[in-house]
Amino acid sequence: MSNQNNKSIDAVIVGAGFAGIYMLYKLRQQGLDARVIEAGTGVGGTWYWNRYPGARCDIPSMQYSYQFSEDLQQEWEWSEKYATQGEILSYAEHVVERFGLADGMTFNTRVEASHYLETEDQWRVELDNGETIQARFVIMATGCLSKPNFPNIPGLDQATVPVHHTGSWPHEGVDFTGLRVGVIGTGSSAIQSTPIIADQAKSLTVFQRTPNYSIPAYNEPLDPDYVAELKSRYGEYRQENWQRGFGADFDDNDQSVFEVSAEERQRAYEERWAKGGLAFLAVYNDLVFDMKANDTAREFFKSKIATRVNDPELAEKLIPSTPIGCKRLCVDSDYYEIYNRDNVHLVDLNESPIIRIDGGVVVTESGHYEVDALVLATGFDAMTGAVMNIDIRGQGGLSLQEKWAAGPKAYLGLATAGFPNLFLVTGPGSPSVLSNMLPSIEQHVEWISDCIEYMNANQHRTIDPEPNAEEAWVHHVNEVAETSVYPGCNSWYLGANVEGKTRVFMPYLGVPPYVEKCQEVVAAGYEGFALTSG
Ligand code: FAD
Ligand code: N01
Repeated sequence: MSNQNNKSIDAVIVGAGFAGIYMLYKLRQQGLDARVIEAGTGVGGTWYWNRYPGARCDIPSMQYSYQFSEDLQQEWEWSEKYATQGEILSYAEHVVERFGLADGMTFNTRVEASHYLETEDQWRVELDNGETIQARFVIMATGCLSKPNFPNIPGLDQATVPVHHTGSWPHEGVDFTGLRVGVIGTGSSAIQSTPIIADQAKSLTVFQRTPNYSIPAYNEPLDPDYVAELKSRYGEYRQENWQRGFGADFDDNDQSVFEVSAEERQRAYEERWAKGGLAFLAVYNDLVFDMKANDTAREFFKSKIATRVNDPELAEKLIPSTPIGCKRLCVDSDYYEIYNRDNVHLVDLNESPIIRIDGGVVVTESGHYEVDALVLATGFDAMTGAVMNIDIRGQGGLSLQEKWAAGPKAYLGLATAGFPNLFLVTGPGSPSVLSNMLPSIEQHVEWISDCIEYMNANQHRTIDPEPNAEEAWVHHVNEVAETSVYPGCNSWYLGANVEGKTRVFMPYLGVPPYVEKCQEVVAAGYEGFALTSG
């Protein structure tokens, strides 16, 4: 199938989301010949694919943006506290245009395979258009949440009504006016989209397997005075955020839940709730580390959900029994209130699971639900899905699928032993999805580009993690996770949402110690990595 062009370049970057865009910028600054290959027809990654109604960021826009260019961060104007998908996509497009990166990107093309050629210390990258590129480095900027998870429901592939996954939404949009709509899933994507769908549709049926905690966003236009004040110290502010647990300013409080009285705690919870957003989790320093501390917040959330839903029986079904935070806390605009509408119905799949889709009918054990359109808000094969989708083969022909069959192993989430000169941006074992991802992406891209620069300056031919260092890091990632509530429920952090996927806690908890470790490794001459010369 391939026309063996055998073009040889310095680096292939897979993906044109925020990671791929910045990676290309950095490698070009070093004068390297790098090329981005992207499956979509444009840049933006997450923000290119997730065009469902209501899609927004949940980290405030003033923080969910690049910081590598002071000019860029001063010039760009966000309109709202949490920008819409459209605005974030425009921002990604603007960055590409501003830094003249488009000519280094190939769109509408998927990387199918990447094989290491041992005699040449090169990667042979195969594209789905038949082209082959040879490169010294391959950088997987393929995203943590980019491979949609399609539920294995009998009859789904023969549905006679339109079926849309939130992670792969039609560019032209979907008009639900007058339709009976079914939404499967109650994660962030469903929680953001259902209030808008409920407004449009004739009826909305939400199929819930596990309820989630959600806090209001209280989204609003950005106050120009606030923006001016922040921009006057933007660099400093960004620096401060590196010292914060999630790499984001959540107004972290360093007190324990148990250092304050019950009344004081209630007051603090109310205050955080009134502000809205993910910052709730930073109200005390042990909320995601101590189950008893977590319980106090759970009780608070339960009472809030109960006040937002008129029917107490229904409210009960919407209240999770899991620790708060062990699945990503959702941030909503009028989510629970949809259940007070006559045209919205909740189907609790714990009482009656979906058996099949029969044409345009969702059939559960105890009911038939006719729909005119079905939305799959069923999430992603997270952290590993996109990388494992590519036939990657390293030294000795070992495939990544084989190596990661019992769970992903990557040193610092940046590289995996046996696959020299292949880097992962926000790979498993790095803070990634447990952080403000844009700074984390920048930190990884800079680490990788510095490493390549170091290799070139010192005539190093390859870099590869040492297996012992990798094992020790994977062990450490799990050890840290065990000190928290995170492994305590069936989340995508563990791969539990994908049938047959090995359950291993994948992200690293704690931005400051992670960044410090990355710096220490470099200072010690890339400790834990084997470098070859020549
Ligand atoms: P992506 O944006 O996922 O880009 C990866 C790209 O790689 C995709 O375009 C994909 O098509 C391409 N690709 C993958 N495999 C191949 C292949 N084989 N060949 C060619 N191309 C390929 N994070 C936050 O920190 N804050 C938020 O508020 C936030 N909101 C989010 C909202 C949604 C709806 C979702 C789904 C995620 C959100 N995230 C958020 C996480 C978000 O994924 C990251 O913040 C960030 O956008 C990831 O950028 P990326 O470049 O690493 O990956
Ligand atoms: O996906 P999810 P998402 N039958 O995995 C259910 C980011 N994000 O797209 O919990 C029935 O959270 C599944 O049920 P269960 C953010 O990091 C951010 O919503 O597995 N149901 C769950 O309810 C987020 O965490 C924003 O029991 C099935 C839902 O589908 C991540 O992306 C917005 C099922 C999937 O929830 C993923 O969010 C959107 C089945 N067979 C996304 N399979 C912001 O707000 C799955 N489900 C910024």
